[in-house]
Amino acid sequence: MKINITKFTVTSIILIIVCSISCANGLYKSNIDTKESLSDKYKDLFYIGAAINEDIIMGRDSKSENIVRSEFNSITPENSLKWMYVQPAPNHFNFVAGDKYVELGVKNNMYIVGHALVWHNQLADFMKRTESSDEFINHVENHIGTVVSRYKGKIDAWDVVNEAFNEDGSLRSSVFKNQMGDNYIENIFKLVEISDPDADLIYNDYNLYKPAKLAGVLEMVKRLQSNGTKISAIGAQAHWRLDSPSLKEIEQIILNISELGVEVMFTELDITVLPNPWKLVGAEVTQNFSKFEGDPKMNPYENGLPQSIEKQLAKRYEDIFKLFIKHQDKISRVTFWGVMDKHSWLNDWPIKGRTNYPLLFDRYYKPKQAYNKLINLIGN
Ligand code: 9MR
Repeated sequence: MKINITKFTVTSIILIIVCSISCANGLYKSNIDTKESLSDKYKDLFYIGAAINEDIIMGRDSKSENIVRSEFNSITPENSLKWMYVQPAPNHFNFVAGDKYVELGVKNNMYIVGHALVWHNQLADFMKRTESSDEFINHVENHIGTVVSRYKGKIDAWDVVNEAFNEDGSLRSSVFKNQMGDNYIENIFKLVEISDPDADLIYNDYNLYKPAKLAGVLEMVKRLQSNGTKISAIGAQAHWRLDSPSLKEIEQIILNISELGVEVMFTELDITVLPNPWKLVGAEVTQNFSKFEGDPKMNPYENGLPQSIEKQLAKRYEDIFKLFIKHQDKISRVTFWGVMDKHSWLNDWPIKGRTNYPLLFDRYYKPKQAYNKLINLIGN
């Protein structure tokens, strides 16, 4: 009896060791019939990226990190390079996470994106309180000069300005517009170019399938081009739904952007499968959704995603990627906004505490049907 227990213990220890080694070597794909990764498959078409959170960057989530290193050849920091974390107080810079992030990308030879230099959200409070325009502009110059120069030659592309337009295509009223004037986008792009002339410079925004909004962005691109200001790409964020936008609308984004001679990047792709409270109450986005928190009707898949929806999601991803493949000459990068479902921002937006399934890897780090579809779209 004693011998049996010892044998059992030794066998268990060996099994645990073998399993940990396998997991670290990409066997999270044991349910998949290919050893080739997504980025291998798409390497001749466009970069395949993922936004990575601070746990991955700081080495606290090795399972996700393993997926990132195997499956993706581009990374974006989900939050770690945003102003409020990098320069929380005047001239107090914190590069702990930023340096780790860049190190991960350099080590793995990835296309490293910096996100985002200028955004009205997640901005340091002192910038919102700065009263004089001159002082505000000094802070902007200092921020861009310090951050961009630090990672010069390592960060390949910057989301220079993020979400500066309203849905009707007009310029959003923000602290940057108010302090720096209507030409602020152009001036900021120029500043970034001075600090790193070789970096790709991106304007990034959501809802670009809406013609009026896209038109506003395209006008801005033309203005920059007409006075010789460098702009390399438009980032279309791609926080989409199972049924919207249509493939036609997505194709229009690609065609209209590439017509101006700039690259198309899909920078924040994810697809929510959950009910949309807007449907219940019209299109007013300023209302408070906290009343839906804990409402089971708004969180129908808490205990698992039904096969029918999983299939729908896979088909939606497949259709979108068929379109991307068709336009591979115009698209230079497709980045998913996260690695696995459990850590997606869509579990908490627009209603907190839901269970969403928007990405390619499930809550147990396993590739989903959608992943298989995308792998199988490219021949061997
Ligand atoms: O995914 C990010 C989430 O963790 C933050 O709480 C949120 C704060 O606004 O920002 C999210 O990322 C956003 C990105 O930086 C810009 N485009 C929209 C993304 C989703 O909100």
